[in-house]
Amino acid sequence: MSFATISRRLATAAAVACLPLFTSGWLSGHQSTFETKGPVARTQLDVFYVTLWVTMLVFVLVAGVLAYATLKFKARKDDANKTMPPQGHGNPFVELGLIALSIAALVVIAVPTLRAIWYTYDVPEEQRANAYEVNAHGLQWWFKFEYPSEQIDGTGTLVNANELVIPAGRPVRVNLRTADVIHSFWVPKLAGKVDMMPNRGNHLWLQSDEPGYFWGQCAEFCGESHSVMRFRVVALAEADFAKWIAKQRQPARIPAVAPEQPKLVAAGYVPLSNPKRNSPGYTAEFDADPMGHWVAKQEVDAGEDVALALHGRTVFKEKSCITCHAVRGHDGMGVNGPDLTHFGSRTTVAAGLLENSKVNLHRWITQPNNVKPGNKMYRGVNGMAGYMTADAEGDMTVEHIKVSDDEARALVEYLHSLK
Ligand code: HEC
Ligand SMILES: [Cu+2]
Repeated sequence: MSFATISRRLATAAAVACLPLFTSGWLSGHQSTFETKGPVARTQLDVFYVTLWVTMLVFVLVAGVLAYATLKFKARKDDANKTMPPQGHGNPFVELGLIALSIAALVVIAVPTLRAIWYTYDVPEEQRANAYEVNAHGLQWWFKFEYPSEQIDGTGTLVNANELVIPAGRPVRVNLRTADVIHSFWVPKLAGKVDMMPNRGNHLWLQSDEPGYFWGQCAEFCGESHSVMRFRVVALAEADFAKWIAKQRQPARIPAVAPEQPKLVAAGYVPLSNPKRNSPGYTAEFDADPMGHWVAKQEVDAGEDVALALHGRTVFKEKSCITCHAVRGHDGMGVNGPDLTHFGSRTTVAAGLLENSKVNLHRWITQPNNVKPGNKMYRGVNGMAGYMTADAEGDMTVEHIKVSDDEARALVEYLHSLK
């Protein structure tokens, strides 16, 4: 097979191999940076494309010249005279031309890059008055979101976990903080990535063109569960956002005991007895319409078992969940875990890892370490005992919290009643 044939076949194979990239949806998906939904991500994508096209042009030119020279000047079998051809010593026009072209290529890349750096650094001056401000804290391995403009008498700043709800069509300034190691804040369709560094006040801004539901995650290796340290951004129309804030300001809901519900009834689901660690986190229906699911989650569940939920509130206290979790207005005031005051209205469990369904929540409460290896609810955090505590050798062997199936059902009903 001749060299030319091999080259041709290789080129064809490469082209065919790249085809699925553009047709199969590899470039789309929840965390695609190619489907931008806001001005910051769009600016970042533009820089990527400018760089891509310039470097592509350079590649095609260089590879073309190389291929041409290789084919044209290679030694041939029947060459009578196999001596070296005369060697050139450089042509000043070619050399100056190449230097000028390189500089031109760099300028073409540098100008939009610098403009993008300035633009994405902070909310543009003229929009600053309209910007909404939130604080995002990274913790191993979940996110805490604070709304500094929402102060609640007696408890301070409004907080939420793992779901950042923002007004759509408005710039949002996100102050980035960390409670432990370095994390990085990334919402591929809106903006990113900027590190959350200890003792350093970083920030970024983002804006969603329209109401929508977006996937985000930590983008800086931060320990064993880094890859499953995720979160969501939910952008709402201004009026819906105001409604959401008003509801979040309320203390935790207490379901009213209906007279026809006097005793505990087993909640209507079958827990997974021994789930695989990589069991699917959410259903195809959720995947197809996450925003619809989010909206549905804001309402009280049909068929809520009030008695079971109220019993769950007692279990939540007895099992010492309250030492790490705040449920504002109920007993929990802990700060080492996510705030659960309105947990029932969130779409995910364990920092964006699982859909917030009864089965998944049951699984998380009974076997957190199966879902998320090494998580701090299992291991304990800041001196608070978790499900396990360490023995004298430092091994995780001392069982501290054990939740039976029935207790878990009550906890699930309680947590889902927190709308
Ligand atoms: C030692 C502190 C601690 C204790 C005790 C504890 N948790 Fe947690 N909990 C955490 C931490 C930390 C997380 C975040 C884990 C992660 O996502 O990495 C968490 C996460 C959760 C979540 C998911 C929140 C979300 O938005 O993703 C729920 C629900 C929850 N805990 C319920 C409980 C219940 C019920 C109990 C009692 C049986 C309990 N926790 C006991 C620390 C604790
Ligand atoms: Cu992280």
